[in-house]
Amino acid sequence: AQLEQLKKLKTEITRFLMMYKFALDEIETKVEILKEEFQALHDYSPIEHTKSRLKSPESIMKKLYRKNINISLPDIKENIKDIAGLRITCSFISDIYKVQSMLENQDDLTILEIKDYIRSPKPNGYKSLHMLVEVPVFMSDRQERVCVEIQIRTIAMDFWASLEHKIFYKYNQSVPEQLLQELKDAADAADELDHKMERLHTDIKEIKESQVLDMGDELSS
Ligand code: 0O2
Repeated sequence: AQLEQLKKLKTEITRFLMMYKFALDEIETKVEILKEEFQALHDYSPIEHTKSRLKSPESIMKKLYRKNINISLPDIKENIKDIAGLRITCSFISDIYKVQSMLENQDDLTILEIKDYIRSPKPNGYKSLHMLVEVPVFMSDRQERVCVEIQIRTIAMDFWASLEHKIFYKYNQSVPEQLLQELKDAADAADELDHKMERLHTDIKEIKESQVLDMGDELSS
């Protein structure tokens, strides 16, 4: 009887994790469609690249322990919202909000929460736009709404966050004060670069538009 119970539990856990993988597959397809469509119509895409990840069982267990959550599948589903994660990297800050609104316009997605760490960065300098969305997943015998965390950031924000993440773990989460200050300075430098790139991007767009207008004038005269 115990073996039967263990087998049943294994099936339940496998189905549970698969559900997150399917949700992630769906969101990835949605984002890929947006990327290709935008590229085809505008000869440019606000999405540079995407990366998805499923939280490892070990990391889920750590979070359960840290947040004092019961080890049961319904409790995990209710409390751990980033089992499925998609990171979208954009070239420019304005692209981040374009992608946000394109996702908000998708009827089958429910937006549960938006955390804008760009307008309100974390004290360490972390910037990103986090969206918690729910997507319907259709399986052979049931339908479930599954949560996916989408992080949208620029290339510069991503560069900073990956280094900070490495340093944070290297120092076992207690980073020396001096290094924290340097990381904050690096975050400010990344932010300055993002704004400079955005200005250049706008200038280039304006030049292109005025060239098109000039060509129109020439053709009509
Ligand atoms: P990993 O390894 O990327 O999965 P919670 O998720 O409940 O612990 P909260 O405040 O609800 O906490 O989540 P929040 O602020 O939305 O951030 C969750 C994720 O954002 C993190 O996941 C990181 O990926 C990223 N993040 C948030 N703050 C920082 C930061 O200061 N530096 C870096 N590099 N990344 C950050 P995990 O599970 O912590 O890590």
